[in-house]
Amino acid sequence: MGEDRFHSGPVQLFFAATSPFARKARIVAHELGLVERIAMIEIDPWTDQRLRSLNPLAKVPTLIRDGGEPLYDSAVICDYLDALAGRRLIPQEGERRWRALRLQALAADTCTAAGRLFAGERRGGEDPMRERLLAAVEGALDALEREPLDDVAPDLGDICAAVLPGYCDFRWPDRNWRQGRPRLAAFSAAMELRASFVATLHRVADRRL
Ligand SMILES: N[C@@H](CCC(=O)N[C@@H](CS)C(=O)NCC(=O)O)C(=O)O
Repeated sequence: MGEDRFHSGPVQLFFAATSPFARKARIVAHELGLVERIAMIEIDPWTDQRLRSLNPLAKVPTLIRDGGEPLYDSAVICDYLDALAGRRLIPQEGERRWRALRLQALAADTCTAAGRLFAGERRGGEDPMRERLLAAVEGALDALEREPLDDVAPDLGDICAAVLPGYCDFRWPDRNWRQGRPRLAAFSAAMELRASFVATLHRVADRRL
């Protein structure tokens, strides 16, 4: 085991402000009141030299613990933070647990599809997967419109359900996902007012990174 991956000191969270996965982990840290205990380190995952030595996938978020192996991906990091805080955001049993984990999976794969669509649109050219990816994004937003979502005492599933529309707004400000989805629109608006969401708003990458 490479000793260089072990760090001693405060927990560090490597993030990019464009990443919905990193935003989810940062929101969870805020919601759990852990943010003061975590050094938030903004990087560009495509160019940062340290990241690949910490995480062979070189992706954000990556969490560096005091004296332990780095943790990834965002689902594992959220689980770790929730354990650290005494289990407050991830229900540990019953149907609520499967709901939270299902919504996390739905939002994560949809963010991946949306990210690929956005990158393809920026690059130009044909993506043979385009129609399938678009159907996944639209279908996931429709599923969230039907889902009972809680903006008063949100759990991890509710947080993930709000991260997805927030990412759509960031990448596609002109595409009106709210059309025909009034419940999801109201939920997203309420969630974006939470301090944890305000503190982690997406923005374009800092060019100095
Ligand atoms: N499954 C991962 C996905 C993380 C991910 O795809 N992060 C992107 C940014 S949104 C990244 O770091 N990309 C850099 C790369 O692919 O090299 C998670 O949930 O954390």
